[in-house]
Amino acid sequence: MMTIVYLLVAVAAAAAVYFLFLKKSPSTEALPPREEPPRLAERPAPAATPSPSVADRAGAKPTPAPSTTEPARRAPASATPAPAPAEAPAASVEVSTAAPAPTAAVSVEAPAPRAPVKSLAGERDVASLRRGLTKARSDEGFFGRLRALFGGKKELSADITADLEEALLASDVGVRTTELLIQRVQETLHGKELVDPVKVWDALRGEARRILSLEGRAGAFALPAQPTVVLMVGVNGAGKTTTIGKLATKLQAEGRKVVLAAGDTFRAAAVQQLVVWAERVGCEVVRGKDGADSGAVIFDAIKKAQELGADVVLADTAGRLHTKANLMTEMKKVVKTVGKALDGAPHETLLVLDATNGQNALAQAKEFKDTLELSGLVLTKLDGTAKGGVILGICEELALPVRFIGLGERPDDLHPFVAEDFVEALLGKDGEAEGGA
Ligand SMILES: Nc1nc2c(ncn2[C@@H]2O[C@H](COP(=O)(O)OP(=O)(O)OP(=O)(O)O)[C@@H](O)[C@H]2O)c(=O)[nH]1
Ligand SMILES: [Mg+2]
Repeated sequence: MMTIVYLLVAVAAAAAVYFLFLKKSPSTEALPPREEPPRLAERPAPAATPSPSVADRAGAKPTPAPSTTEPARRAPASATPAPAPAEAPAASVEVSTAAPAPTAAVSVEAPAPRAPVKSLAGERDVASLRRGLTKARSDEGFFGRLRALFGGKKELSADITADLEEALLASDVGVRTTELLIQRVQETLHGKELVDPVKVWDALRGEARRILSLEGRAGAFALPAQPTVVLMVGVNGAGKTTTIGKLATKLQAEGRKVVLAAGDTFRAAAVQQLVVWAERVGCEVVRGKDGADSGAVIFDAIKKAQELGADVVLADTAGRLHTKANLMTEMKKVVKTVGKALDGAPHETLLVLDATNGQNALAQAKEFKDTLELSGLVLTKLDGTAKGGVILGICEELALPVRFIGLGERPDDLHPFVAEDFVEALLGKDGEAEGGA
């Protein structure tokens, strides 16, 4: 009996000592120190998650966006609050630091707020524009045809209208815009002025300027958010990827930090093309695994750009025929996914049009505009066409501003569009005095 009593007392004493000891030692002391969660760039390779098919992604359930510590240091300069964590489409994305520029290090500091960006509108270079438009200015070109009508004449024939109409139509201005131009010239000028080549020429140039400047909305874009997301869309071969490369070159030269999104997941070569540009420019490119969803890649590029405090995300997309309804619907989905990554994105959806496609470019633009909320146009290969007039038709009919024009394949062959300079370069006279042909 006594033995049992002793045993009970001993157990009670041991328990008392044990509880006393526990009270003094918080459990956290016994645990190893907690590691900081890895930053986005250091996260385990996303390959661990199998890359879902496009169909899977379409119906994918939203996954919370990573890291709760990030929004605090990601507030864009515009002071727009970082959006709530949203759908993070499957992580089948790789980031290549194509050329690790010194700025590419991940900063844990909030990017210093930047002054509102004037961006790329400042450059004025009529001479190089004119060089790029050599074909359109040639005898067979837009300018050449008009020069033939007006040049060296003291007085125009009373029926200049028919010839003018022919010259404009032959230069791809389009029926509707040609009629409008002639009507406006006739309304502006009176009596003898209508046979005065200087007056008619000036009126024509004035109208061209009016059409192209779209009440001041044309020209290069500002960067309203950090990052500003620019989506390039268009048919195959229009020049989307090349334009992204050129634009990245320009922005980086301005000191802006650019991230490229290889959203053309349709062709492996398209990704490679963008990687080559990234290497040349010295910026990062975010790309997906084979078959990755385009929207998902761009989503991840935006997240990466936020992490790096980058200014601009330039997102490539696969070329698509404007007549294929399913491809156009797919593009809409991409836009929706991009909007989930960052409030207000894409800030610019630019339709890239090949100027050598003439009136077909106009037809493409109409379809794209019906499907997507386009913010502007990029007209490429204006160096390759004598029919520079297509730009007038497109602007007049679509009321969309031209942001940039492409005048060659080199990195510096992209020009911010300034209507006045463009009209001067296209319709201005070489060597002659201003005001007449
Ligand atoms: N001359 C000239 N060539 C250009 C211009 N812009 C693009 N190109 C050329 O046009 C071709 C097609 O350009 P890409 O940038 O690959 O066109 P894309 O729209 O990305 O084509 P997809 O990816 O197939 O849809 C390339 O050979 C470019 O070098 C330009 O302004 N002038
Ligand atoms: Mg491309």
